[in-house]
Amino acid sequence: MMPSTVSRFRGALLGALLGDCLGAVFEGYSVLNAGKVCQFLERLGKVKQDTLVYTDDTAMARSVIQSLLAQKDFDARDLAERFAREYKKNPDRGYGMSVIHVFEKLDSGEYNDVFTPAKEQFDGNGSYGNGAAMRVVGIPLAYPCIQDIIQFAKCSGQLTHASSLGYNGAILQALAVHYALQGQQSKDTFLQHLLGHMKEVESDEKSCADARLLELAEYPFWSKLNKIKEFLSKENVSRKEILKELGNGIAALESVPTAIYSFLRCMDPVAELPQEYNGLQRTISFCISLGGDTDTIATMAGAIAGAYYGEEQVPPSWKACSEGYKEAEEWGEELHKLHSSRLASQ
Ligand code: R7I
Ligand code: MG
Ligand code: MG
Ligand code: MG
Repeated sequence: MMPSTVSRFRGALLGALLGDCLGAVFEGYSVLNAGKVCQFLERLGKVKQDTLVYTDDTAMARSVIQSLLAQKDFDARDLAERFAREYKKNPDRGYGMSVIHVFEKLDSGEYNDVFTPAKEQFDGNGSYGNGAAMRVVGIPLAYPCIQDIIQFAKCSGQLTHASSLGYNGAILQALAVHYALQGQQSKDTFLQHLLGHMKEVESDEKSCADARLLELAEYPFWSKLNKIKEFLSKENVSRKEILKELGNGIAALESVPTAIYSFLRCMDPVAELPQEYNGLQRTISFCISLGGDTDTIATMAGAIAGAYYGEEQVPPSWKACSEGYKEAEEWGEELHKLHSSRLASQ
């Protein structure tokens, strides 16, 4: 049965939350396998479990959502204030090492333009971390129109990530959630949409200059999407190849494509994972088993998978131990209303 639309919105937020909470347990592990991850996941339903806390990924995603719901539109200043306030209230959620300086500057009151602190990061180059992408899920849930999604994913990203390698990752992740919300489609159709948009997104002068500065291929995200296409056409792609070509790191370029690949690969059964797992369970456990930046890759893939499969695929035992799941459900419903009202007025 096709999930209803509201189920996809709640699914996206729950998938993102569970990816973060479950992934955080394994963040930074380099030697990890699917067996170990599944053993842990199996125990969740059986053994009484402390609540698994969410990390910076969800803390920031919540600020984006709360800002959108309160303002009924994207508001950069309001969002910047929420990021800084949330960090101050709860600084120990595992924030990136450098982004905390942006929050301190935003909080200092010395900056009139809320985008300036992010531009000062890394000697004026801006951060290419995955922090802009990890928190973006609220944007495609609030805006049905592609041009809005691109614009606001970019602006929300630029509050902390001034490098195009950071905010273009947020655009790609937002578009992936948007297309997942549309429901059943082939892997190829899904990828073609993303390829088409990213070529254009990455063609502007700044994106080309940033890629050159870091000695990357032209259109770096678009190039990774082509690698994903190649991987999907092969029978067997090893974990080693995935890590070599797509990565599991803290840079957006080494994690957003990995999340998208994981979602697409896990549409079909995966040999190392339990046969009874559904698509969403496969996606989250597969990402975690790749190691590295597990919370962030699993939160991004979880958002996409949740939007695609709906909340019916969210295992109750995984949800029950994740901090803040009730808000994810409520806000999914509210974002669905906002999205529908925009669609109706288009
Ligand atoms: O991107 P960001 O918010 O970090 C998100 C990650 C996720 O895994 C979360 O779960 C959390 O653990 O952190 O934070 P930033 O501090 O902007 O970037 C993260 C890291 O990427 C930095 O601390 C740097 O190590 C690296 N990095 C860079 N290194 C060199 N030059 C980002 N940009 C640069 C750069 O331009
Ligand atoms: Mg985190
Ligand atoms: Mg971390
Ligand atoms: Mg992380």
